[in-house]
Amino acid sequence: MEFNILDADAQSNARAGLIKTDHGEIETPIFMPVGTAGSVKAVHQRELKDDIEAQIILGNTYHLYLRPGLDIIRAAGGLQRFNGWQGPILTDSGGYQVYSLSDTRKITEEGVHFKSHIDGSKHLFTPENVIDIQRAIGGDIIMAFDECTPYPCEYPYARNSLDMTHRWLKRCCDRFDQTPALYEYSQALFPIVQGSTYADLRKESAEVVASFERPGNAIGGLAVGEPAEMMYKMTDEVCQILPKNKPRYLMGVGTPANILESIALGIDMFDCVMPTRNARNGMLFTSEGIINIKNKKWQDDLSPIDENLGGYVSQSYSKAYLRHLIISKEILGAQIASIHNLSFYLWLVKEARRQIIGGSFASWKTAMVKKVSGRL
Ligand code: PRF
Repeated sequence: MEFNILDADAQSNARAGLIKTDHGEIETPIFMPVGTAGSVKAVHQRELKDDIEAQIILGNTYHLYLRPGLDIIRAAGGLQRFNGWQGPILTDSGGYQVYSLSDTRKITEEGVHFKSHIDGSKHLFTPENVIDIQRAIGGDIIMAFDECTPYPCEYPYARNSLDMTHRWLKRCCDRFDQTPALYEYSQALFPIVQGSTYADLRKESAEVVASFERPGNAIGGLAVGEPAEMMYKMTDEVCQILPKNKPRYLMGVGTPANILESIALGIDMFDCVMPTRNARNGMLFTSEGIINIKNKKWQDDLSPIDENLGGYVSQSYSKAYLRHLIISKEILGAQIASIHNLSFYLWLVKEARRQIIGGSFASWKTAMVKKVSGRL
């Protein structure tokens, strides 16, 4: 994996870059649609590529390991061959899903014991087997195994948890370095900064993570219920320490405004279920602000969902029609809303990149944050 910075904003820490993987290039800053179980919900692969113009998607170790399981993914030749998405894939390590989804879990030095949310079967994730699993899934970028602390989190718990996450990181790196890629392309391992909402722990974690000298670095443990200002402060502290010449990935973030503010702090990569999950409930993100399409206000509105986006779906379907579909619980409603929201997220980061390159990011961002946070 390679990363080059093409341009940096003069008034903030925003940068425009290019990541090269064996499955293609990624223009940063980038948003990565979440394809939890090997599918971005309600969106098929051709729409992802041609309509949404996604450049990389996410997969989850936790889900894919439990179902369909590794044998079939290995037999297919990796996740790309299995699901038909030809571009780059990043897999999360399960270090987050296991806390939010599994029925019971026990965290020990060895790893995390948990019960499947699907059938109650017992499993153990360790730093080593999570690397092996991600080798088998075959993501271009794979993540270290970490503990994402809840918010709020008492200092002593955050302190001990961080030490364990760092010990797990060493074990992940050792396993990664001792094992070959299973397919004909290479994989990069990204470590994850933790440390809850404590600046001293965050700084220490950023130093430790940087010392592993991996091709990119991630920030976890944020967007878990803390105030946005706290998230920005932690992100800022960490970005000052993580190396400039490597991509920085802020995990599970966020709203359009969160993304713009974090780009200004030096973040290059984002993922979040918000555009797809909220789409299915009728919440639309547009270049003019947020819409609850179920609202009676849109009943007779035959204007396009969002005229400012180039995408086919956002231009071709009216608000009134999409409202009808969502209210009638038609499957097409979930599809159109999901494609639209993802198109908007990809448009937003592309526009941010254009503004960084054009030297107008800071003023554009201030105006845009206001616009995209408002409700219509
Ligand atoms: N760790 C991992 N994945 C994550 C997170 C984390 O802390 C978050 C936190 N927002 C989202 N996804 N491994």
